[in-house]
Amino acid sequence: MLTDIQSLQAASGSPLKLAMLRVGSYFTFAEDNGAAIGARSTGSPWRTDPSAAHPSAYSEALSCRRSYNILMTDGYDNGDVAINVGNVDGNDGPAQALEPDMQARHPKLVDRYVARPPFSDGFSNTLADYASYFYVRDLATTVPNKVAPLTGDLADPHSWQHLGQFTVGLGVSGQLPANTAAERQDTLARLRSGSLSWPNPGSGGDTILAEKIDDLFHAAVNTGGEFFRASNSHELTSALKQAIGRASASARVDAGIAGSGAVAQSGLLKFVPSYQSSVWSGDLTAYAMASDGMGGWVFRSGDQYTWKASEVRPAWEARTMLTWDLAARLQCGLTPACLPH
Ligand SMILES: [Ca+2]
Ligand SMILES: [Ca+2]
Repeated sequence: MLTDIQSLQAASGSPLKLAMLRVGSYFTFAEDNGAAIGARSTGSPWRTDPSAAHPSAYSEALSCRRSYNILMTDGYDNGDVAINVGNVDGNDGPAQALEPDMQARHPKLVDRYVARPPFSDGFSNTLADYASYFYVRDLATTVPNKVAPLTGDLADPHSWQHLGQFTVGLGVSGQLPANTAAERQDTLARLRSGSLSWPNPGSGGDTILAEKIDDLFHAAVNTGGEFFRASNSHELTSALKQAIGRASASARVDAGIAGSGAVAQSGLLKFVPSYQSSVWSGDLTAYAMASDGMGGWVFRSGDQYTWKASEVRPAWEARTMLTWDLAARLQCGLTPACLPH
């Protein structure tokens, strides 16, 4: 990847909106998504094989896959595009379907983007609006909405297929304090309370405005991503590590419940495996199920699980852990004597 990046030829200008449209178009896919900007008709980043033609070589749709774009720039957005999206973050988004099992297990799941601080503003066709365009709509309408919602600082309470933005400003600052994590947190709190507002980034053009960097920050805030400012290679490395780390850590759960073969139902319990790649740790959770009266099953008690393996298994030193003795072709205890040398 680094070789590919280094082979790119720099050209004048920083057409960030065009770049965002191209990336968003790549993620927009469905047979019936024709009205969406740049909708694709072959291949899909939401499938196990993104290059597979559709629908003839149908590879499995990964309904829980979380997608991010990392947008780096050393300059100020100065390229307008012919497509106007309007004030996307200033208006509520379209309602999206909620999958019953997702809704049962995530009570705070929200079925649409709601225009409010710190996301909304009164300006149209800003970088944040283009980012929001690929956030508020379901980018894969034929794929069930099973992206796990995120809460906390990375608030992203939506389950439809959408695109998050990690944006990196190289040596450039906006008007709003956002150079450090603490500054960004404080600024977000003030935006949320209404004591601060997003400034007007203006149109594309070649005007250099600090407000355009605020817009870069705004694009990340609107999409459950993160903005970083990097003034040297060390800070850039740190920003990229944080972005990739956050993206992979947030893509952590619900692989099993997403409808692949990882879910096994037995009697009235549904077992859901999960795995958090950032800490190499997994769990197994059991949910009580009840008949929905129509031949299907529903969760019996909302988000409450019946048991969780991490809470009922004994401490690690009290567990029976076995491995395989290759020479003896027998199981043996997980001790140094048994491990291969
Ligand atoms: Ca706006
Ligand atoms: Ca969908």
